[in-house]
Amino acid sequence: RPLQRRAAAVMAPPEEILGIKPDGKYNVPAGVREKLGKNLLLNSKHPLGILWKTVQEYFAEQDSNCKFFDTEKPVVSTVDCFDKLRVPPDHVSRSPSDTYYVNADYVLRTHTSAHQCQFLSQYPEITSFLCAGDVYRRDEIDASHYPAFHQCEGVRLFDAQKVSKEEVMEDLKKTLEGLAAHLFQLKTGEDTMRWLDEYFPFTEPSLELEIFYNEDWMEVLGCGVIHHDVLRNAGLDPEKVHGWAFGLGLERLAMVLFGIPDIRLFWSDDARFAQQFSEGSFSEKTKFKPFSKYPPVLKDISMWIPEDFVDNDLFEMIRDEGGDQVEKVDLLDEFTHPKTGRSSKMFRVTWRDMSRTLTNEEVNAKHEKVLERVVEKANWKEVS
Ligand code: FA5
Ligand code: MG
Repeated sequence: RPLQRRAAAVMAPPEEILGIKPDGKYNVPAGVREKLGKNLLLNSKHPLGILWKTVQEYFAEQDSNCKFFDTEKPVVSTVDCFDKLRVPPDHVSRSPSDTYYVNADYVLRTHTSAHQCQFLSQYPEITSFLCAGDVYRRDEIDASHYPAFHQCEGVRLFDAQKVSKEEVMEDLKKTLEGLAAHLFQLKTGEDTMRWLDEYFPFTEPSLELEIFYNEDWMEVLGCGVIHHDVLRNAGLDPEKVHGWAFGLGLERLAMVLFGIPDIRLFWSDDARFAQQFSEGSFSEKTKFKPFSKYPPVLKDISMWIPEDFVDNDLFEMIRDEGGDQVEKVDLLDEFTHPKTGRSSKMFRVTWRDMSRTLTNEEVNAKHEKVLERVVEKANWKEVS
């Protein structure tokens, strides 16, 4: 059974990931593991590196005490990633359907908030910092979602005796609107930006910011006033200090800034992408010139849904087989049988290569492998 052997090779855990030994909870596919250590943020000619440098410049100008971190390992403990941030033990965001586990106690960080308490307790004199890095999530697949992406965390503390919670919130909004204005030359309060109420267990109150891009609103960041329990978990006294925190998606901002239409391009080895950017791209207002789009090949998958099924399981198998040739997966149709109560779903997979035309034959071969794997993996028998 060559297929089974191949699947095993993909899923076999390595000896260790960044010093942490996998156990039975390991669920990192090879395609995601490959992204570890790419260090796109540290590449001063990559759109993400250019954006990260520009964000640092803005904050350095706002606040000369601001510290910058970008070399933390992306493998963190569940304590740092979730517990210290008040994410409940049974919350979906920390379940293996949403998070990549190295072992029962260590995950690929799902957000840069994993470093909030760490830096605040490691450097007691610190009053503001940014921390940027690669983060990992089992997520849907489309032009603005990818299982590996980058976030920038920002934290600023204030004297709780002198500055009210309302003033902290005001400073947060002003700072982030200022950042957006600096990046996009927007006037604040325009129709191109809007604030929405959000919920995060680690901030109270919480907000998110959306930016209007490509005819639609796109969420770019979450933020809020740091919860008192989180301050205590960082060894601080909420009677004395409080503050704000935000976490922004760097790809989303870079897409708007440089006119990059698809999040997969950030990982592209294609010289036609890389050559368009340089250290000066921010001041030169470089806009990405898409190289001609090659035609897509569409493949549908219909399946009866097993009880333990989550859509992310399917997305990951498709992504693992197709890599960056999978542009997106859409749910086309859902049907629940009126008598048996069983439900079926139809997904449409859009296959497209960024640098050549895919043939129907080669996509068929990969599509067949996806189907075999779906059937094999979970004993999902009725797949077509
Ligand atoms: C968080 O991750 C919070 N840690 C943010 C935060 C920090 C809130 C500090 C309060 C205080 P969220 O899951 O919404 O929140 O992600 C933040 C941003 O990451 C999103 O707004 C989006 O820009 C980006 N993002 C999320 N998922 C993806 C993805 N799959 N691909 C690309 N970008 C993503
Ligand atoms: Mg969000």
